[in-house]
Amino acid sequence: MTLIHEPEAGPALEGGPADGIGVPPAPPERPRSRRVIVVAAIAGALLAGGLAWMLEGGGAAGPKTIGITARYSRFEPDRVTVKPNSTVRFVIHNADPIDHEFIIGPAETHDIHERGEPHFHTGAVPGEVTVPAGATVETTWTFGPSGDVAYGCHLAGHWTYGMHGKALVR
Ligand SMILES: [Cu+2]
Repeated sequence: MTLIHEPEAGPALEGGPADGIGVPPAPPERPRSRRVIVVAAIAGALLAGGLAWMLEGGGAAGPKTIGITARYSRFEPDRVTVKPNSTVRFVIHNADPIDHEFIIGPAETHDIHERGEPHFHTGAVPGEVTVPAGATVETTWTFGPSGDVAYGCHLAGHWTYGMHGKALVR
């Protein structure tokens, strides 16, 4: 006897590899849209970083600078706002024909200077400078976490006349 059912190659191939032929490849839309999202996220991060840099007043440029002008024995402006714990570079220009000084600090500092000497400040003490007539000088001051800090000129009669201002820590 011989085998009755010899496997036939024909029908066995049906539904085999031929099924995959003619199926179109997956469309490339998904990968492309993901790339667009990534690019947008990077652009957004750069924009946010640049904005923060601008709001802080300049990254590597150092502390924030506030310009103050002494004119007619008054300070302009006489109100500035600073961030808590920030270091500020004050650039003071004296537009008057007489000398002034710029002293910033706590009440005790102003009491001492209002009472008397010295009335010449080289800038060796942060926050205390003499501003000769027509000159521009600078000094830096580091603020605490809170508490407004006064600045003023203690040359005879100047504070009383109104030559003082206040840095608001906000
Ligand atoms: Cu003065």
